[in-house]
Amino acid sequence: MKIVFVKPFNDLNPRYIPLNYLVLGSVLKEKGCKVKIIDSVIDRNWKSTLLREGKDASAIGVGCITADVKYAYEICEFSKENLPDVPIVWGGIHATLFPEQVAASKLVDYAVHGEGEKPLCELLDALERGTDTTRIKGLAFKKKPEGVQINPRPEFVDLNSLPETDYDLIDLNQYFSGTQRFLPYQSSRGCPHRCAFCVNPLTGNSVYRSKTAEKVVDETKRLAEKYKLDYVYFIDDNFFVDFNRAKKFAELKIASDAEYTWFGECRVNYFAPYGPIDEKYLELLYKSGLRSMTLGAESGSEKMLAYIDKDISPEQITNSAQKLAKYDISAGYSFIIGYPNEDEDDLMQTVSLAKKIRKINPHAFFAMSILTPYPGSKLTEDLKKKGLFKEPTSLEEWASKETVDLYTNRFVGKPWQKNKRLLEAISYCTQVGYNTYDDKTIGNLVQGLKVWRYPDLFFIYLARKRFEGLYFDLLVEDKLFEGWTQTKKLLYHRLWKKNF
Ligand code: B12
Ligand code: SF4
Repeated sequence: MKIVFVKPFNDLNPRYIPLNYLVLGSVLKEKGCKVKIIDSVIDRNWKSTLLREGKDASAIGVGCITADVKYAYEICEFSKENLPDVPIVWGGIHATLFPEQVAASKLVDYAVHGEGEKPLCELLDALERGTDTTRIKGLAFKKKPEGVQINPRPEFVDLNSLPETDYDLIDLNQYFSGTQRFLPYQSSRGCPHRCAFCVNPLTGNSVYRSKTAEKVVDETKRLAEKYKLDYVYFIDDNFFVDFNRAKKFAELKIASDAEYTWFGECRVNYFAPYGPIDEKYLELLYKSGLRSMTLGAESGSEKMLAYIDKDISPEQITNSAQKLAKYDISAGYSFIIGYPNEDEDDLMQTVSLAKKIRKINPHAFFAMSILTPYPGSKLTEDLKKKGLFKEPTSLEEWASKETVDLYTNRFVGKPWQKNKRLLEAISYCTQVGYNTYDDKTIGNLVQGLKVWRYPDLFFIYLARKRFEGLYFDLLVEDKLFEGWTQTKKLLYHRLWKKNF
């Protein structure tokens, strides 16, 4: 039994570690299956690797988010043309949202919706034995003579019974770059909140499931020692849903003498006086190595926060910044701009709130992303109802360049935007000025005389000046910055034969 996973290219963050394949691959490996992971971003000869590795595989697996469907589709096209007898199984968040469309595609044999562990193990087993695949839970496939059968999902996986994720399934040296070594690690799944732009409330992922604090400390300590990590990046939707587990994790981590630091995602309303994260709790977290928290701020306008069901207030956002400023924990805030019915006053409230946060906490970093209507969310359904957004209706349509651009390109206007150029300018200034590098990294770049990074510093300086002075007119640097980024990628490719 053998599976070959292929990671598609993506425009936004090409060199991330494919944790989905590592988690699934570790489960399959435990069952005696041979696992090969090909990262088309890293392996420039991925097509020949796929031909070589795929010819004796039981299946080829692809998984991706909506923005990357085009690239996953291209992998399937190549595979179907050259390895027509090897079934293709497609999973991940896009297949979870649209199992029918994915399974209906001529390029896909099976779609898996929801968690992949159980369906994939059963499918490979059935393919190996030549037994019936049509009753496997979590699977969608073409039904003869026409149509698609979507089987209900199995029970959630017990995260505590999963084998340790085997990061040696990929060559980690290809992913460790820059000055810090880190690994993504998942300690829980799901989030019980109801944000209208998020897919969790609609994909069944509102149910929170977690590994025990003991297991998390045990596994991350081993990882940190084995790979000499500087930090562990907890990619959980929301690490702090179970406050007691998070507290216990911090206590056990301190007792274990593990030296790595860690980053996690939280919500601003969890900070006292509204929630349980008080001074004592924060001190414990800091002592345990917490050095960065990402927090969804989304907007500085009460009206917009109510519209997206965020269940937080601007005061809670500044309160969290104040609390974190007392510790050396950097706070990363994500904002969304360009909501339907957001007027200039709402937008400027968001800008002033971000400026206020920086004043309170000079190490805070933030970015303002222009709203993209992610499928399945309440907000997208609302736009569809109002006739402001028409969603693709087949995998082939999702795989078009226009769709990729819609989800990845800041310069693509949406019908509900009132002042497209202002949104672009604000988004550019925050992404470049306050999100590309944090202040400490900027310091290192200046001291390290990394001359080829100097243009970056120039762009950062200009972007910050604009944001601080609220001068968003006559912006030309955004196009120049795009050009410089492309040049950097090209140089990197030519000089080091690597993708940037
Ligand atoms: C970590 C993370 C990131 C990281 C890492 C990048 C990455 N692509 O993984 C960073 C910060 C870079 C990131 C960036 C972005 N992200 Co993100 N991210 C996540 C997060 C929190 C965890 C992903 C993860 O590693 N999970 C761990 C693995 C084990 O779980 P999994 O991927 O869900 O896989 C399971 C199943 O889906 C399935 N499965 C997965 N692949 C396959 C393949 C096969 C063959 C099979 C059978 C099954 C299968 O089995 C797995 C195990 O059960 C998810 C939220 C979430 N809960 O998944 C959002 C999420 C994936 N991100 C999202 C978004 C929107 C983005 C951005 C576009 C945001 C932005 N505007 O910049 C960018 C895109 C960058 C890019 N192109 O990759 C959305 C995607 C929505 C959508 N419809 O596509 C999500 C779902 C968040 C949300 N709740 O809305 N992200
Ligand atoms: S808090 Fe985060 S993960 Fe939870 S529903 Fe809101 S956006 Fe989604």
